[in-house]
Amino acid sequence: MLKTLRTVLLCTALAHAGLAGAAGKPDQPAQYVTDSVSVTGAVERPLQLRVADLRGFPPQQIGEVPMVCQSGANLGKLERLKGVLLRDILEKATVKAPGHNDIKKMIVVAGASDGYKVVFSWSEIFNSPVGDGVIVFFEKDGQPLADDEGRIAMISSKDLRSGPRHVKWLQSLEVLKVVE
Ligand SMILES: Nc1nc2c(c(=O)[nH]1)N[C@H]1C(S)=C(S)[C@@H](COP(=O)(O)O)O[C@H]1N2
Ligand SMILES: [Mo]
Repeated sequence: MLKTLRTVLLCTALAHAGLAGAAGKPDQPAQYVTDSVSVTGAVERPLQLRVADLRGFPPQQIGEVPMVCQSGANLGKLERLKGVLLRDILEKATVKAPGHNDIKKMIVVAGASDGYKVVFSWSEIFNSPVGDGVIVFFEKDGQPLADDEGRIAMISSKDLRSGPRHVKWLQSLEVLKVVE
C-alpha cells in the first residue's frame, strides 16, 4: 500500500516536473503531436502512413485497456480505441529477412516525437498472443486523439504493465536485425 502510494507520487512528481519520465506528461503536448508514422529499416517497402492511410487497413477495436506504469502505479484506462494491428502494417511493408533464421533476429523500434522509444521483437508480434493486442491507434471514444497523445499512438494492450508500451505521439517504426 505504502509502496503503491510512493510510486503514484513519483509518477505524478515526474509528470509535474515536465520530464519524459514515469508518467511522461509534458506541459505543452501540442509540440509533440504527429500526424503520420514512418516505417523504415529492414523492409521491402518503406511507408509513410497518415491517419487516412491507416483507415485503409483492417480495423481493430479495443474496448478497454487498464493503464499501469512500470512502477506499478495505476494510471486509469484507455477506452474505445480504434486502430490497426502492427502486424498488418509490417506485413504491408514486408520485413526483409532473406536467411532462414533472420526473421527471429528482427525487432521493431517504435519511436515518438519526444524521443521516447520502445521495442518489440518479431516473434512477439507474429508468433505470440501479445501480437494480437499491439495496435497503432488514431481514435479514442470515437474522436481523433487529442494533443496529449495524438494524432497517432500505439499500445501493446496485453502487456502486464501497459503504460510503458503505450507510445504517445508515435512517429516511427524502425525494423532492425539486432544480432548476426
Ligand atoms: N511519447 C511518450 N509516450 C509515453 C511516455 C513518454 O514519456 N513519451 N511515457 C510512458 C509511460 S512510462 C507511461 S506510464 C504512460 C503514461 O500514460 P498516461 O500519460 O496516459 O498516463 O505513457 C507512456 N508513453
Ligand atoms: Mo510509466
